Amino acid sequence: VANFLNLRKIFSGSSETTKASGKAPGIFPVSEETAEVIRQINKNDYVDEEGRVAWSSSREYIEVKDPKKEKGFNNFEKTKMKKNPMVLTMENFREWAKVPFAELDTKENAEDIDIRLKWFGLFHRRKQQYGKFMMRLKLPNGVVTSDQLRVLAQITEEAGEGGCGDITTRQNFQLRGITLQDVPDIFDRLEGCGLTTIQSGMDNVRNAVGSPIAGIDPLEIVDTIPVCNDLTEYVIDFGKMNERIANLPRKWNVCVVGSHDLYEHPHINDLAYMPATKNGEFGYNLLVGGFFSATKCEEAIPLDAFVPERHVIHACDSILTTFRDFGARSSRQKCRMMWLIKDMGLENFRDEVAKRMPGGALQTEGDSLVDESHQRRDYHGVHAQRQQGLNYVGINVPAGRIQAKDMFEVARIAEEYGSGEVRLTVEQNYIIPNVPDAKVDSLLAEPLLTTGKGFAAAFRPNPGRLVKDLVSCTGNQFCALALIETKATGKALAEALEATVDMSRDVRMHWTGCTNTCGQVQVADIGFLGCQTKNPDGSKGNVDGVKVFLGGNIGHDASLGKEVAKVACSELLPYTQGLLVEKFGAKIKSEGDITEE
Ligand code: SRM
Ligand code: SF4
Repeated sequence: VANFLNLRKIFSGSSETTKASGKAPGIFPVSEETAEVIRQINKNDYVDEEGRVAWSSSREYIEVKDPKKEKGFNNFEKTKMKKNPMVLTMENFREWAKVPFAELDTKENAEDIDIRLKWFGLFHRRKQQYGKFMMRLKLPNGVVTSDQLRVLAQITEEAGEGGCGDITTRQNFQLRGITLQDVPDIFDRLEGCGLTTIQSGMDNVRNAVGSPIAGIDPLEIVDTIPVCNDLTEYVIDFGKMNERIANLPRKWNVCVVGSHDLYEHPHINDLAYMPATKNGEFGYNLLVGGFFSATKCEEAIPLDAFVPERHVIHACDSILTTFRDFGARSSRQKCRMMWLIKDMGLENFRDEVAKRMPGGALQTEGDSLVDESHQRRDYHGVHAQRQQGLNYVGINVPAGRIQAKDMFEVARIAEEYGSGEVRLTVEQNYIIPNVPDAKVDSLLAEPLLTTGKGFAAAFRPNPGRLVKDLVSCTGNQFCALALIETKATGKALAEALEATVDMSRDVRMHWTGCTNTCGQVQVADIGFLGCQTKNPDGSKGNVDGVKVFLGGNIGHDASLGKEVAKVACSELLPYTQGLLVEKFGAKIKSEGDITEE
């Protein structure tokens, strides 16, 4: 850390909005004014005492490495030092596409294939789907159009066996079954429809999360879509890949809160923008440091900082570059930003961020615009929009799994009944906005939304109380880190419970296949974290099981759940029935009431 305390800024951060003409570049819609702010910010950098750009500004990282420091670096840092992922180009991808995968997959290329490609959103599923990749998008605020959805559906369909899609816990899409052979063509098609995958994995800024009902919510505080677009264009530098922040010490999550419901989970993001005012000006209070990991989970804490709207990107950049320049790169388990905040002390961290802001200062916290007494609204079903005569319809996708055929259908439905837009949610569901009153009934009668006949699953606007917010990470079907299968098991349990138990309230059940907790078990009413456990029949050997978490909460009473038990999967139905009765006011149905589907 000491080496970097002397870093000085070579350009001033005084990139207040400047007017310029012409269409703004980039992938997502941003104004020309914002584009200019982004250009100015991305020109800024820090240099060390000898005038070199800091090593963590990735291209230079290799040149300025300090052999003494390198010793303490974790293996991922060493891999990054050996070769900057950003030297890979479309040319490489085109060359690779011509070579059979088994030939390409040499020891020499293994780090490119398994690690560096993640900078381009490509995750090799070496163990589960050898030679095939999961492709993660960047989808600011979870907004996708019918046209884009059709391109994604087509790609998924062409992937053939093992091809499918998932809505993720960051309001995003992942597609599976992608081969390197198809990558150049896929990237061209994504670019053609205004989508990108870059900087979506490894030590990068992850998908910017916002309110899923932004711009249509009658109770909205602020429309988060433009803010998430601005932040994303800054992060990816108009689709070119932003070298300044593509070599962070670890992943980094950001969200912008737009409603009183806190749909965005601000407490579990590294940076959360909370709408506020100060001296009559609109802006955001900042929460920092929320994260989950295998060894530690922390809720975000207030930075005691207010940034006016025009400095949203400056604040993101100031925090990110502080993390980049000072964050630990040793034990991989201690590199998230909260570790740095604790290491530096919140006050020193804040001072360093302030120095990097325009004018070298941060204002103290403003007056929050978020009503803490507000009860979170359920977005499933039909809801009147702010715009008279229009509605948004929240629809459940069990555990977020979506097949090509279903994607085509969602695209058609959104176009036929709405405005051709779809919003994804962090509960792995989706919302169709802009449905006129007159079209609501026929939308609700669509087979995909009722019986699901002809599709992989029914996507219902009125799901049962347990299926509606069922969240599940990928699990061992595709993730090598998983200890158990999650999506199918989670769905089967929720359905079995709904058939046997009467619920008077919704219960949010989250599943995650390992301690990384991508399925966020700590914020669930009931969390199931995959593990191996003793065989309940007493015989030797372990069986698939879960650690059960209780006490998690979201919204204004956010709290992290704690582990209360370890249960074999085979015992989960009676165990969870008991929990629902004891803790959530459920009643076991009598024999005659038990339903079957
Ligand atoms: Fe995650 C690693 C899937 C959200 C914490 N996560 C992985 C990998 C990439 C591991 C791997 O290479 O196989 C998983 C890919 C599996 C696959 O084939 O899909 C994976 N994470 C996911 C997704 C798809 C789960 C889902 O089903 O929705 C989510 C993708 C979000 C996105 O669109 O970007 C996903 N991951 C999360 C979240 C939730 C969130 O962001 O709110 C967390 C916890 C919150 C956090 O990060 O603070 C999370 N994932 C991790 C971690 C632990 C991070 C840490 O600091 O230790 C890892 C492992 C790592 O990074 O070392 C990980
Ligand atoms: Fe894979 Fe573990 Fe994340 Fe599930 S929680 S997707 S098993 S890394």
